[in-house]
Amino acid sequence: MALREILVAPDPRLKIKARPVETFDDALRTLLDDMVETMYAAKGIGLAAPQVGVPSRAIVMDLAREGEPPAPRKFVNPEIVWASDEEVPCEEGCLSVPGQYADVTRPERVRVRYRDETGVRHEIDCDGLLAVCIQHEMDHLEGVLFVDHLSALKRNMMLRKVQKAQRQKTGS
Ligand code: GNR
Ligand code: NI
Repeated sequence: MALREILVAPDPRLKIKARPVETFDDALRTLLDDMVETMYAAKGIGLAAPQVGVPSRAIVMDLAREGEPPAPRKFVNPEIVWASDEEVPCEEGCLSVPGQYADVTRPERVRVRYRDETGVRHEIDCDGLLAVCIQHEMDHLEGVLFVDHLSALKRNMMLRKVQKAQRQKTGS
């Protein structure tokens, strides 16, 4: 397993629509394992392949709380097959928009169809943080960041802060 670099906005690779996974091979399983390791190292609860520069429809997530045993989940080619009419706001952050947080309103519940890392099909009903996180991750597969759900004013303010912090970090 290996750590991968997490891209930070405004990296253009975060704006690309990811392609479906067609072969459930060892390369896919290595990617997913690397993504889990990278997510844990960054203390995130989810990570989408485009965030590590891979334009594939693959997501990892772990919603276990501190002190609970790790519970990594892997989703390949996920699709939302139903979403509730009810929507709820939740404060979101993103490893590709570090240090910035804002409320995003999304459907409260979704039903998601996906394949696991061996290609087996599953369908799950999601609510709470799972629903929020899976919708946030699936946005990444469309090249959408949580700041794209905000007003242009808020979005540009957050992206400018991220760029400034990155410039200070890299000394450029
Ligand atoms: O670590 C993360 N926390 C989080 C909090 C609220 C809503 C969504 C998320 S996902 C984020 C990790 C990330 O950027 N995934 O793409
Ligand atoms: Ni994110």
